[in-house]
Amino acid sequence: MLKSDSENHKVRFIHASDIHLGTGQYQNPARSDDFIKILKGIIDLAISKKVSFILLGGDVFGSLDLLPEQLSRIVKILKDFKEKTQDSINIIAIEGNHDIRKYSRGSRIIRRQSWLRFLQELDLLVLLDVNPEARSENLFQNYDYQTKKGGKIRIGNVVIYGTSYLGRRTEELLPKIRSGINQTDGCFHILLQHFGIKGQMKNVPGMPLYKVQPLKDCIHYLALGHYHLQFKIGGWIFNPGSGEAVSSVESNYKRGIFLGEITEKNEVSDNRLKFSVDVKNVSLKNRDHMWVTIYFPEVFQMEHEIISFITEKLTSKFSNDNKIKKLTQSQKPILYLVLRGNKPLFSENLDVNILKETILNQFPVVSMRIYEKYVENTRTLETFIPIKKMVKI
Ligand SMILES: [Mn+2]
Repeated sequence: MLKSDSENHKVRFIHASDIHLGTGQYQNPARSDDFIKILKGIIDLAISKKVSFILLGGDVFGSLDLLPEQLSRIVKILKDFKEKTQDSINIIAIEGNHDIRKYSRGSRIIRRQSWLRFLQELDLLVLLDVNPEARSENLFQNYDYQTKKGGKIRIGNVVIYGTSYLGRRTEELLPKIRSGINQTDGCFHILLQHFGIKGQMKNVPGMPLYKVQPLKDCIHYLALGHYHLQFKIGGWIFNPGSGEAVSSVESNYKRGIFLGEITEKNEVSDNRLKFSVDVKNVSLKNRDHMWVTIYFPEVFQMEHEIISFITEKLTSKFSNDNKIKKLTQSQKPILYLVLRGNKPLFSENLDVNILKETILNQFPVVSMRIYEKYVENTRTLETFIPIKKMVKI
């Protein structure tokens, strides 16, 4: 059922990607909850904004390894959503490279599988995929709820096409994808893909824009996933970025989800002019990341000297910040501690775990990482962390 505003023909949808469910589940349950909360946030927003469908651009799961408790919670969220909305809001997903990883716990997996397929088996989402060997006119089959197969689905006057991550074959298959798209149905066309556009992220491989450009005449909205950094190109290419920061490098990335609103003008016959899409970025509640740099003014000789120096510095930092003092578990930041200045005598033997344990026990911090960047190698970190984000104490 399409829930559109019949008077002005508006259809709303959510485009999210790279939720990476399951991340952090072995080391830190509080942190792994963050990723599930993102899924819940998307679901809640879909209900409150009365969208017609949700697009997930791949890497819904971070890997094939998933603990039962995590899976139960994910299934419960999706089941409750389905019940609450009387199955009126489709979740339409594709598999990203992380969803179809070839290794689990160090062993190679022979048969391709994914948690998304499992959720599809439970009728909790629609997973779009194609057989890349099919002829272009047969490439996108209508999604069949019985066989749970198909590469496109029509919701009102919107047709969503999608394939799972195509990896190295993407470039070769783009022309085939283009000719597989029906250009005469008078519908708004969305294509779900899991790849990045070259140049949007420094030193990360991606598809050159000119290879993607030919799709513009048949695709109104190219819904991407893969790069964890948000970008939009030319009013028709959209990548929301990851739901949460998956690594420390990503802590400064612009990310979120897109809330799209398609307007269909009835009196216009030209397919490109008939539709317009307004896309807003919605930020989700992300875990805070706190970068703290501590300078060692002298060459420490003993481990306990280091620990007491650091805890003293952190104590003044935390007690000066009234906000930090009263944090609940879900509000506690991830601490990135950068150690600079004079390299301690025994730094090779510094037991980082003891230091971490001490800090995690004493301060309202959910997890932490330590970067030892003493005088001789101070440059590398600054290349990805803007100086203003660094708190000097
Ligand atoms: Mn990803």
